[in-house]
Amino acid sequence: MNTMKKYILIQSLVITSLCACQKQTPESDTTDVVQQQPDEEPSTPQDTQDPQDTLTTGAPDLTLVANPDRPEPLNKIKLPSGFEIDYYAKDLPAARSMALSPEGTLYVGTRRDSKVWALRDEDGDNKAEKRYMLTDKLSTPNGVAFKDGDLYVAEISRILKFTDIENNLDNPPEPEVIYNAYPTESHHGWKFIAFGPDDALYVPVGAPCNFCERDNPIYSSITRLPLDTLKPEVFAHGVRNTVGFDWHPETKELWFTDNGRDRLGDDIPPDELNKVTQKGQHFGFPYCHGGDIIDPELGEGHSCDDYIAPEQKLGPHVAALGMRFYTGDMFPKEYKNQIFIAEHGSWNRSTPIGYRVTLVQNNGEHASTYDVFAEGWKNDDGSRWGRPVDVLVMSDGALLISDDEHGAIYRVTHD
Ligand SMILES: [Ca+2]
Ligand SMILES: [Ca+2]
Repeated sequence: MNTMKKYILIQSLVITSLCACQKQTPESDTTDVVQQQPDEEPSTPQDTQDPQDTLTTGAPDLTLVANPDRPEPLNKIKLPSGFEIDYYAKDLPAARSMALSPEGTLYVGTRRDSKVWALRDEDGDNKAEKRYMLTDKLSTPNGVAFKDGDLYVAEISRILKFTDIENNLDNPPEPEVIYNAYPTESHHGWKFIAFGPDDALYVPVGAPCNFCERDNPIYSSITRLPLDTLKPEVFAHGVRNTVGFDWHPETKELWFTDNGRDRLGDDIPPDELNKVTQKGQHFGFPYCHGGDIIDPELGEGHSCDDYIAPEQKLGPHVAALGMRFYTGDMFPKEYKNQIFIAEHGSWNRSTPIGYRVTLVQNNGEHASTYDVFAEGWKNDDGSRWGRPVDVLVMSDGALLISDDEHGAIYRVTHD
């Protein structure tokens, strides 16, 4: 049994006795009104050793500790020894995806709020005291990306550009619509976007359903939108709902999270961390989940052998969203080029899971381990006070984490 599975089982056992099934804001399904079937008894772990004993023994040391000296509620967050967490910005409702300009301006999208923010730390105290609301008129402006002085924002069906935003934060221009023909379904329609090493904008199109087939190949994909042609092409197929991706700093290959389907029970399928090695690869949805689970409704006649399996299976229903490679120099060297994942947390699992930041170690070619790096946004009774959405590495090597439940951006540092 891998370390994370053991960890999850133990966590389940501890929390199941305390927690009644709680209805939470859906991440992976906004329109699905059918509740998940009641779950079977959680399986019994093989042993009851402390979860921390099961964490990887290799570097880095991921024994997590809380710091009671921090103010509420940051004192609840557990991190590896030597790390600290503080607010970079607070009272920032619904903070979702983040993008950083070379000048240090942090752009933040929202999902429910119609707003896009720009934050600046002018006085260098590592807190963004200046904030600019660039707009409050967009529909689900979850995705933000920055290039050559311009800010790009993704709504559900449109990509907009705020030209020369960096010089106009005080008086932002009306955004220009540069593309308006992505599908309009709101189900899994909110977008994470980012520019690739090829300077094209990568734009996902989620499945407009929990599970379904669609004839139009643009659904359940990651598209590539070159700024010169503005003609999207499908880059990866069979992707249910990715809300975070990044390119390996050395191989330049695209890695992405994907949220598994619902209503197959508490413990399957896993969320996924995937790697694209070739344009046009198919990652399984809706026929095969997690690399080895044939869909009971749509999988007949399909084989998981025909699809790309995840590099790393993540926890079931954790809602893995933002992910980035750690490219900074502040954290210990063992963290270089390793992957941080923001897990927003389950919305329909009988025992809530997620609400944390995890670390996937990899050698550029393959992932090797999956461990918790930061947790504590979930209370002991299964309720939560915060939900991580995105992660981002600052130029000084600090790691930012956005939280759309607590309305904050945290800054994690290492001394
Ligand atoms: Ca400041
Ligand atoms: Ca898959």
